Amino acid sequence: MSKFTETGLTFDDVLLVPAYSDMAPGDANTTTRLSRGISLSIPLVSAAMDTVTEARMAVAMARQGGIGILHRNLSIEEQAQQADLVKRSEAGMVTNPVTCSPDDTLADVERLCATYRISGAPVTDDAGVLVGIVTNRDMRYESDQSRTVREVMTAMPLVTAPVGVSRDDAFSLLKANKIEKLPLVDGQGRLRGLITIKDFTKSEQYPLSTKDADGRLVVGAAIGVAGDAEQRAQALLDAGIDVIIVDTAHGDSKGVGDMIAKIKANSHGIDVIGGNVATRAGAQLLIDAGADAVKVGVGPGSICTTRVVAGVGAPQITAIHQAALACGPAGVPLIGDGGLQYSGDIVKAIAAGADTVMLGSLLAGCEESPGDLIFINGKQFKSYRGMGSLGAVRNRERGGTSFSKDRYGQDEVSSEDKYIPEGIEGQVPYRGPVSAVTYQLVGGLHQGMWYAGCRTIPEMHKRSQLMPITSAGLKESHPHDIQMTVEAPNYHRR
Ligand code: RVP
Repeated sequence: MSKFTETGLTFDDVLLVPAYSDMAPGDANTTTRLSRGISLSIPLVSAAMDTVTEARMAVAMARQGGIGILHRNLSIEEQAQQADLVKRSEAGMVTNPVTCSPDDTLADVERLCATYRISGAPVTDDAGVLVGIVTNRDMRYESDQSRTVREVMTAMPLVTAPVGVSRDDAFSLLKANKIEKLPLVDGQGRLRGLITIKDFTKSEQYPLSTKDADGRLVVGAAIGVAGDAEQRAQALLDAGIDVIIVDTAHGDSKGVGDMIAKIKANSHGIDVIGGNVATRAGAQLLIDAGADAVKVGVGPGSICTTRVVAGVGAPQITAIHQAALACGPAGVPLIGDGGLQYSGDIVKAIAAGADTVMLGSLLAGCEESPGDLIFINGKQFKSYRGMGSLGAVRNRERGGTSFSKDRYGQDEVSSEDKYIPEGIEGQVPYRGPVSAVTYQLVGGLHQGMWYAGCRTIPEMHKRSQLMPITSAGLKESHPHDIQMTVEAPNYHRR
């Protein structure tokens, strides 16, 4: 083995070579695979970071046709609850609806509705028999919050349908009776499900949504390798998670391979993804362990200092290309994780062999990311930090017990000054709703596929070519010799 490998290239080092095209940008089909079992309409994944993905971001990403991965800087219960929130947010049919009891107070119901962002709930007795429904309509004019549900609910008989009712029949019942919620009951009158009108309108509003077989939005979550990782995985599976990512900074390791194999053995067919790696051998290790997708990226993240602190990593385009040499023949999808700043970087990552990309900084400024807006000199920002930063590892205020430091292979330490951070904390400009951001990103991808003459992502893998460029080429690529006066929605200066 020679001491030096080939030169590593990253996004700014390459451009796609324009190629003959017999299509329009709109003809590009961005359908792709996140993992062996999950397909997405757009190749975008929101990062498992505490300033990027909790339930709200995951819902927004799935509605756009991508997916969100819930971060793990939360207690097991909190992370499982986030998964539950996504799974209940929108559904063809809720099989296990949120209910209340006739003895609950209106204050209890109010809290329930706020937590699950719902407008009311079926009321069941101790045996699970439907006795009524309480909705906004029943509560709106009630000023005494200590009154019980029994006093204000709309009691049986209600319009209900049997389990297994077709979507069309359910819609007809909702429409004919001018109601918003249709409880499904079995022969004994027990509540077995709920269909709401909101779910029909949402399907129309978000036709690309990533959904499971029951019509619920799809969501993933990160786990680690240390301590409670298996327990965490079990709680997430119980909450209905669709994919688990064994999320570490060094996936080319025994611990990650073993954990993937263990979780896969108990996941009942749920996909398990492993990462991160940056070489062909690393990708092969995860494939051999049974991973349903491989996540690639050691050090490209905008908030990451791994390459500086540890002196290790691989520029991301080369890392993706190398890992794809193992993933491609094995039929295992590849996620290019980190380092993307522009929509063109998505095109480059896909050309290099990625099936999807994971985004941190590009999404951290969205309305749906956790955290409040920060105002500085009249401009709006949101905070964004590495999961290996001091701030993320110190994050105990939300009751977290599993800290992200095992992501970086480090044990519990007695004090903060004994921790070796591999990330920093900062802020990114506020960018508005996820829908607007992904619209520009996916729009850029369509343009790129048009220039490359490729209609599909597999065609991009096969046919597109990347040309290494010089720093003069990069300078020429960006706007130059002009003072920018108006910001474009898809271009910012670094
Ligand atoms: P970016 O999109 O460039 O902001 O990168 C996001 C990625 O950076 C994450 O998905 C993760 O792989 C990586 N990351 C997260 N925290 C840290 C760190 O503290 N070093 N790195």
